[in-house]
Amino acid sequence: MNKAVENIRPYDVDSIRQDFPVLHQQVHGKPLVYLDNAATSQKPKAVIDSLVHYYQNDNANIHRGVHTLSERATLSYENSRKKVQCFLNAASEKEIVFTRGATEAINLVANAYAQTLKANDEVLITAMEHHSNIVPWQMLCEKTGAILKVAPINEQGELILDQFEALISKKTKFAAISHMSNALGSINPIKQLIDLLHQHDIPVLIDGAQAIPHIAVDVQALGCDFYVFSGHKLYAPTGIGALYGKLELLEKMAPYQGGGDMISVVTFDKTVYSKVPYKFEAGTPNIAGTIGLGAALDYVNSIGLDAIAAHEDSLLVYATEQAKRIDKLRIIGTAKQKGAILSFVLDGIHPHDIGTMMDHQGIAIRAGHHCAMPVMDFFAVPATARASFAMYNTHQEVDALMAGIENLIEMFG
Ligand code: C6P
Repeated sequence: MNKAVENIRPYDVDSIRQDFPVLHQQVHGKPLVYLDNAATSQKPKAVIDSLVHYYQNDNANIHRGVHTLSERATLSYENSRKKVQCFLNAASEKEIVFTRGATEAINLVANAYAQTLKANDEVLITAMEHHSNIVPWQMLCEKTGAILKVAPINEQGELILDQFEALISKKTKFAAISHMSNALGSINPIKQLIDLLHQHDIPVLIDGAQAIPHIAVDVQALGCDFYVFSGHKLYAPTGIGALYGKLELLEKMAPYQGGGDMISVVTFDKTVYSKVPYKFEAGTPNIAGTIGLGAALDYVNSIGLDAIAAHEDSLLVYATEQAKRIDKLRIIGTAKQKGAILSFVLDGIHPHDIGTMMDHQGIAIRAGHHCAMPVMDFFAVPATARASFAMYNTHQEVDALMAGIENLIEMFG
């Protein structure tokens, strides 16, 4: 038995809830029911404490100082890189680049591929992508004359695999696919897609922003070229995330930004860049956030991602059953493979009103287009209401959500 498994504590949602201070408050006089985890998850005390500890004891810049505080800060920062490496099962810590989040990681890769693409080359994405995995590729296409191809989805919100395959050709030079859709919850068969793309020598980036808190990821087993995620959906602070990239690809890629810490020699004639991953981490990074990310990974490992996923699946199954009993409710996204997201619309009530009225009942959900406007267009809705679950949510909270929805329907007639 490995050490991480030995340290796993029995799954006990009440005790997990005790670790999250923010959950224990009232909103509009009602106990907070936080179901907006796909937007950002709450932070356990262990993560909050790691930030306080860093600022109270070790605050210093990294990789530069020779003094003790700088050495300590550098050690903690680089330890977090090792933790991310282990979490993703990357072959080397050099394959982990810290970024502000998934968005910056995708932009970094898109920027690097700008040098390799030419007019009429094609970049393949899917119709369920978040704007962060659309717009950077559109910008790349504008810059290079390449063409963006979009693989369609069906009425359940599943990728249509044969149509995805039909879009692959000699012109396809890159693919970018979400592991799990934020607007629908659909989980893509990414191993199958990666294998397919690799048969055609097409590099592929997986947007793991939604999948990372719910699905154990092994980048070596998947074989993906790039995998990106944001820490803040994984119980870590905002402003920190990571790009995994295969070493040989990262080594070939040009830096994204220039500045301090990404160089080995600078003269006015020429700059020699630092090695991977430092060549992609220009300027003073989010040191505290990185340390907080390491603490979040320790915390998640102490509960166990498989146990977390099983708990969240049972919440999703329960919520889906309950939602189906409500006549005026339509679930948007009914894929067979789905993560802990319930997107829905109610007859005659705008999703924004649903969000506001639910807040008055202490229930935090997201309402809007979820930065996935093409998904909204596909389902011909202006927006959806979205409840999304995390490790600390309970079946009673699902009941509260459903009671809240019933109240709304009654109020609006
Ligand atoms: N989705 C949501 O409420 P950033 O903003 O960089 O941390 O993550 C961007 C991003 C990329 N891909 C997917 C699939 C995402 O869901 C997100 C963030 C949030 O759904 C905020 S819009």
